[in-house]
Amino acid sequence: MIEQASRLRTATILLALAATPALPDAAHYEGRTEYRAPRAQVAPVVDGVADEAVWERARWQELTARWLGPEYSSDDFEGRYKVVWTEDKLYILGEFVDDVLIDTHRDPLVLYWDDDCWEIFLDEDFSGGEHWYNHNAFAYHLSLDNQAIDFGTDGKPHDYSHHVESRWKQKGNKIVWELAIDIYTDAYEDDSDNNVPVKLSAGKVMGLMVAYCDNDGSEFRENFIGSEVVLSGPKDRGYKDAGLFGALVLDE
Ligand SMILES: [Ca+2]
Ligand SMILES: [Ca+2]
Ligand SMILES: [Ca+2]
Ligand SMILES: [Ca+2]
Repeated sequence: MIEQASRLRTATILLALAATPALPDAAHYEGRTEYRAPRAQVAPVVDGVADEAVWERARWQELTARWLGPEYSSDDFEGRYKVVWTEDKLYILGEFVDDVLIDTHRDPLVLYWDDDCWEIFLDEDFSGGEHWYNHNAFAYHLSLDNQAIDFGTDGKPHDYSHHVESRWKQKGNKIVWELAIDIYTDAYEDDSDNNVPVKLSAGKVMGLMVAYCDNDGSEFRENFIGSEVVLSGPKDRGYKDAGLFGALVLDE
């Protein structure tokens, strides 16, 4: 009986989670995606090989919103991602087609968005709002040499590579890229040793948007392609407007 009651309670809680839509919400633009990420009992190994069973349980979300640049072919760029989580970290798998991989600016803090780079926009409390020179949200720019860069509260680019473990490998004509990300609140302080990542739990809702800057040899990036449509205003403003982010719901 106790076991049955417990099962019933679990079912009720799961139903309650499923029945609570994160969207729509006044702090976000209409038409945001909702992504439900399954919990990983065993953390994926961040090695650019997506052979962990938990990835099979997560669904692909496509990058199809063309924010900058002309139309492109499927040989030039294609991208999609999946998300899973543990109590300690968020894990994101990216799969990309990109015909030319390029990292022209060797200094990781200079014009990094004009090199090929994978962008992960994260808003820990799904607050939406402005986040350019603050940590209301993070916009990690993952370079081909696996560094994670974003603006700090001093208005300058900072290296946040200690927040993100990043590895990618080529497989056929694709890049398979895995990330493990520590999640910080808006209380994060640059250059402090006292920042502690938050513990994640089922039912938590975060803001998430994913994008790729594709350059194949031009002075500036040729395309900027994201996971969320931008209906009005500058389309590349995810680096400062967390209202564009979709809802990431942590499922059991
Ligand atoms: Ca792996
Ligand atoms: Ca390309
Ligand atoms: Ca926030
Ligand atoms: Ca490229």
